Amino acid sequence: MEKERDEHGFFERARAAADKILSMKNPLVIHHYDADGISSGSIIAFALKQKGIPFEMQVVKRFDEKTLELFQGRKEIVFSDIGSGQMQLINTLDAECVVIDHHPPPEPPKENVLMCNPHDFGIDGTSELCSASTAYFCFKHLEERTITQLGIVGACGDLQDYAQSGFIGLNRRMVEEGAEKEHVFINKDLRIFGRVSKPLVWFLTYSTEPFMPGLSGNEKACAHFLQERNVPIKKDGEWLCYYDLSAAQRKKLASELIAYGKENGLDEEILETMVGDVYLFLHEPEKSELRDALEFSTLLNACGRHEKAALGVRVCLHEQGAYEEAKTILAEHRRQIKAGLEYAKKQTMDLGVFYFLDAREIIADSVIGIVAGGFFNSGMIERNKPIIAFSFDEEGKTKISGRANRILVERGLDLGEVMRKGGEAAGGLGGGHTIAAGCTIPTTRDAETAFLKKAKEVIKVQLEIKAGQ
Ligand SMILES: [Mn+2]
Repeated sequence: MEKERDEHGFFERARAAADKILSMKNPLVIHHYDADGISSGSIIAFALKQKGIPFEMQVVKRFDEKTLELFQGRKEIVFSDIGSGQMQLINTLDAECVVIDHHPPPEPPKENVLMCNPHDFGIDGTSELCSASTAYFCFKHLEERTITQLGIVGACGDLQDYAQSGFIGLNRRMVEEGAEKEHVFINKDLRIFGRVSKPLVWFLTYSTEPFMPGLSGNEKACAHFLQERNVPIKKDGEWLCYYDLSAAQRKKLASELIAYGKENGLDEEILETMVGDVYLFLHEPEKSELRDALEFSTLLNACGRHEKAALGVRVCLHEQGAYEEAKTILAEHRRQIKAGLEYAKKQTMDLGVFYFLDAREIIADSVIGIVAGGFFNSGMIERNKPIIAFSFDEEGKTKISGRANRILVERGLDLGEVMRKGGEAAGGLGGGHTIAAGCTIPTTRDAETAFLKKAKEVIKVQLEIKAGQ
């Protein structure tokens, strides 16, 4: 990154963005559909609501020329977690715009567009700030607990704490400021989903990140695992959750699980991130997902993936009935992942340079990436090549997800390139990160064959060039 780090400049820009938003009369708030997009959009909505400013909200999955139709006749637009990558489109608008985003912008904004983006200040937008934590810095002067909470939830949703077992940089500053004001409680603990809301047996059974070989998806094995280690699962007829255990019991269980993971072939990189900082909101009801930042973000993620982003926003704003409704979406999301993993176990093929899972008509595109990643890390296959999975999207096109691990990336694998080139060869469009990427192609034999052939070719070159050096 060529820009020099300028935190002060970032804070000033953040405040200017907030001031501009709160001076608007009736803005349209556009936000992305993932947990970060929902959280950051909700921070903006919360601030507008608090000031009594009327506004409308709209979720956007993909931003292209067609999206511009949404903005017709709008005088004020706020973009959140989306837009900086499409600055060339936003620059065609006459409306007063604010963009809060952490993706690198291809071109600078025009004078009617105010952008608050960590990249412009030499701050890393993949590990140090997401859109929700950027929005936190915009609106933190309002001194509201909800703003801190949503900033942290969004950053967890974007997995910004994953590579290093806790937040760093300005994300870290956000949680520390929050802890000081008692908006959040920071604890070192096991980072498996379901710490507060799931009975212990299901907590283990539904652990897909990481996927514990022999335990995930197997209720009996999990109950047995806990009993063997003298972990109580019931008290006075009530199921116990992880947080019902004493600190000593939790510590013991965490180390037993890590030892088990090690014995069963989990990568060192996954084991390392199993314990780390977790963020708790003690003002939320006990045993509710809202009490734990990771669980809260998973709830939002499920809403977004199942076309219920607006419900996610209502959860963030603590609107009545929203949480209960979101829980049913989450249950369905988990059911789909579990069924998907079962299918992957039976149907994944080894095509030499990659694993291949054709799950069209079986696994929804909303969970195909999670299933591919979960199965890849399950310990049931050797992680010496990436996995590529097919599903159908809502238009019947073939949506492709690729997943790998850090070791393969270090050897030269770049799934973003695989998807870009494979997509091109098949008359589709693809891209993404080195470790996780995706692509959409037409559902025809020819396109399918062209994609698989190209993917094979590219992966071969990537992994061989480095190996030969
Ligand atoms: Mn984001």
